[in-house]
Amino acid sequence: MTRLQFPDQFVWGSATAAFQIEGATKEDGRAPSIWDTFCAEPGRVRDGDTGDVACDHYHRLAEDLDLMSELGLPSYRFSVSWPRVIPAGSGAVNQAGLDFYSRLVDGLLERNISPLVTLYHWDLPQPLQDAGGWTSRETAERFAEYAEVLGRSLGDRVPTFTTLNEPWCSAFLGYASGVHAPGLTDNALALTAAHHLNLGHGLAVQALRSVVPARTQMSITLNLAQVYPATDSAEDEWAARHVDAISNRIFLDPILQGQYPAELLTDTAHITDWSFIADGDAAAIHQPLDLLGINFYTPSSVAKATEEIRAQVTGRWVNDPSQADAGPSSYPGTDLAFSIPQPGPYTDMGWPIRPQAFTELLLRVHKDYPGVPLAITENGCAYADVLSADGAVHDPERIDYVAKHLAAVHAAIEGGADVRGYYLWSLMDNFEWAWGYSKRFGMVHVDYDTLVRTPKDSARWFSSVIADNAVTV
Ligand code: PNW
Repeated sequence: MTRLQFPDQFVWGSATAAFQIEGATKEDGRAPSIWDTFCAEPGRVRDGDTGDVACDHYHRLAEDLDLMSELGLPSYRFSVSWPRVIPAGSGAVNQAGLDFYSRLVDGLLERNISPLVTLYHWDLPQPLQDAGGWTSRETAERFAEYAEVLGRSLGDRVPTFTTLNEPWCSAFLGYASGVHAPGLTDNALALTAAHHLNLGHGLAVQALRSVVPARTQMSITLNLAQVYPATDSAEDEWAARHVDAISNRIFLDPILQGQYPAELLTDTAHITDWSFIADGDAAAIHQPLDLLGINFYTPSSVAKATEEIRAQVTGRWVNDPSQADAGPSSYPGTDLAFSIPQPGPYTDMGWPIRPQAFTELLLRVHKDYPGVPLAITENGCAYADVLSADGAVHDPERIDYVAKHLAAVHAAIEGGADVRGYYLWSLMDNFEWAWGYSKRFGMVHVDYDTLVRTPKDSARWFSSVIADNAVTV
């Protein structure tokens, strides 16, 4: 057994998102988001699950704050529901919505828990989708207005704001593979959305800066893909570079370095001419950042889309071993590469467990984008956890997964990566998007009939990791 000690100022926490836990979707002036609409469309979400009740966090705020306190969390990452705060997406502010987040922030501070606030975790107000969603430039401008409202209301008490959570998912799962809201399948639209998400980030940082104290930290959270070629052929090496450009550098380069990679523009020229980029956008997107949030779950394996492999195309991105015999599927956003099923072991999502890839990803970001401190804003795993007769939830697989990934973060820090914190996804079981409530990512079990919360063994274990500022593997 090896005890791995983390740096003194390392920040530990856990993360959630508004739509996944709050419920109360029709209360106190909240209006529908694209996820409410998506849930109502038959066949989109497993078992027809919706966010209407979720974990009922909206009504159980005090209980959940006490739970975080009991677990000894030094920090909590949550997201604000845009349609709760500005129900129409622009214009009138709903004070009741703002008050909820104000109470949440105060409740955290009273318990010495530092808030990390994400402005957008996918619940776009439906009226903005009706006007084009992220394919429309105006959505980026509306996002900046919303950011300013939150900056004015919470900026005195929130040390760090994150603009977007995983814009890759918003753009490519929402507009290319269609497995997330709004459920569209058009690569050109996805690339347009990616640009407007980048622009929204840049405009939001500027809007926040104009109203929050100078000490406030600005960040964005990206789910970076650690991409490996399926074979060592030149074709697959090319595919890995292409997928890296279309899923990582499409965000990292403009945000941290001020321009899109040339190969991204040329390799997608048959999909779009990128004419949605306006003069001044590059400068607007390239805002100084204090922290880069990274979410990591599993790496990707890709192959070049040759005629041979095309013959086996399912047309849909599959990363689920039970569907592996469906063959490779197109990588979201491109027709030039395919996602290739990988060997196990897998979590309950069917995602391969590869902690080494996490270390490699962090070291790559450190090398290619030096100077920006990093935080792991999500990492975790789903397992089919059950309440056992003794009243506990035994989840040794989660402890094993998280311990190995913490060791991977530790190795990256030893290798020079400036990683400042780690947020476990998730505080509690919740609405896992297209999978509904069928996938449990929580360190706290939620009984969806009674809404009773039961800390799993992993929660007790994570508390001790936090208390020791160390993990033993
Ligand atoms: C992230 N993919 O979503 C989100 O930030 C969370 O809200 C979510 O619950 C968590 O990871 C677990 O899924 C992702 O298919 C969803 O590559 C899908 C993918 C990546 C991230």
